[in-house]
Amino acid sequence: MAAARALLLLLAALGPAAAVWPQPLRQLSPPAAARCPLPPGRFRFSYAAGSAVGPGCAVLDEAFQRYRALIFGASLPRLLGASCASGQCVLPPELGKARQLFLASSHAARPACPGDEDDPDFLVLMAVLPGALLTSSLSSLLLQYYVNETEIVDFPRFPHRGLLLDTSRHYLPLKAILQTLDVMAYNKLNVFHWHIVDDPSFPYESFTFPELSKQGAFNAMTHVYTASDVQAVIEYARLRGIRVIAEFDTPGHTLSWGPGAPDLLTPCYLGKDPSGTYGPINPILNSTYQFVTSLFQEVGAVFPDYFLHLGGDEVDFTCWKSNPQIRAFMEEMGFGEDYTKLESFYIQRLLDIISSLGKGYMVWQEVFDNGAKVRPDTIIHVWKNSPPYKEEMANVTKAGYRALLSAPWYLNRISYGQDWMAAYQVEPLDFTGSPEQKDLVIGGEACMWGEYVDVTNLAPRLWPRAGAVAERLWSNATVRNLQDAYVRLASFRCELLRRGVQAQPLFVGYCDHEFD
Ligand code: CP6
Repeated sequence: MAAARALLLLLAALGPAAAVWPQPLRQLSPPAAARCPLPPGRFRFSYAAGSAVGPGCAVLDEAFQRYRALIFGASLPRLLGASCASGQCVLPPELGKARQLFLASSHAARPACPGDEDDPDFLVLMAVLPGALLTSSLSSLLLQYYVNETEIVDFPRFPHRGLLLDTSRHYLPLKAILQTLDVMAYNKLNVFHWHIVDDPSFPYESFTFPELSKQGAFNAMTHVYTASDVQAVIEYARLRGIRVIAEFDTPGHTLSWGPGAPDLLTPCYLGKDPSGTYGPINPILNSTYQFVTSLFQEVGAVFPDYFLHLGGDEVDFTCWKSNPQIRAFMEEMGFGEDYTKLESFYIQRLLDIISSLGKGYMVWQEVFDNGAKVRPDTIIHVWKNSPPYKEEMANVTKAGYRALLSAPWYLNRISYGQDWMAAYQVEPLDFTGSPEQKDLVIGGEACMWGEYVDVTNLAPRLWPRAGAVAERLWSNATVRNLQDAYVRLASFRCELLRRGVQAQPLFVGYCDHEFD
């Protein structure tokens, strides 16, 4: 832990105060910080002798390549006057030996500017890296190809810093998901919550139940995530220090499952006869539990993260109430008229199935509210404001469960004005409870529900607004000055434009690269 805490950088800063987003734990520039030119052709990353990892560590090797491109742009060889043929580039000889940017594990050697030193060929960047994501601090400081002597010590406040994307209301092409993962990494968000299926469509291509997407996707050829798409997302995320948690929301929010899974959904009745419409998953049939066992067996193997998100939100009881078999079952079980008991009966069995698969689970808050017995390591995802979310955070943690906050971070909701500020001003631990309770808050997630969002407006609606949530979850609780955040976030947003992300403006102004 101690080793992972220190990220010491001697590095680049543009202008007077380097704006880093999200703000690091500590960022110090000596009063007379050396300002060193950084010629792109003489820049390179390398591992130090004492580093815990070395060449061959794909997460860092590939991060170095990406951040080099981000820092200097993709046209580096052209910039340097290199001659390139068949992918091999030769630099003009006058560029000389490359200076090295060092990742080292101690703070022993503190270099001045290259050229001022005895050994002019080394520029030293010292770091003990918990993950490649931290190199993003570096790139935000290197924009002007100058290096200001700066020391950064950094560590996240909360371990779970998530973003939910909904690919059921609108299909999001693979490219849009991958670009979102890029921008998540820039923001040090580390969990991609993939709300992959829901009522409107089932784009996940299952090899156990191929009919689910054949019948349930908007278009079974073009609007599906194949096994290779899913692997691509998982690997792309892994290389950026991001976990992928898939959500298969049941027993509600499953209408798109119906056509490809006969007898899974509850037939609704109008009087004595089936009306032809369907409700939540039918909780009274054994075949239902056989089906979910097989599906989650597959899903649990495809998604390597220990956690699955099982949903459990917004179960509408109207259809269950209309169905005579369900009513008979309610009576048999002694549930009376309390359909939350039936819901909990289903969830309870599902949770046992997931446990038997060796997986952990997250659930939306209703599962807790309805009193289902969940395992002690369950994560309760707080999304509603009834009761007020602070009360819910207190209740969940008082019961000893880990809590994840989303209620104040619905980025799909928009309004006129600077709504990032409300997201930014949230304090996740501002609820009544003991220190032990506060320790159970593992973080939060920004949510981008998809009813009104597809590939055309995803990026501008997400960025830089999700960055406000990212800083709240990464930086210290004391980092909450709106004026200061505005300046850094506006500058970070310009950097996103430079990197080709269509991030929307915070307010009046301009960016240097807004037309590129
Ligand atoms: N879909 C699912 C949704 C929502 C939820 N679950 C939702 C509810 C209210 C708002 C936005 C989204 N669209 N499956 C709630 C967790 Cl405002």
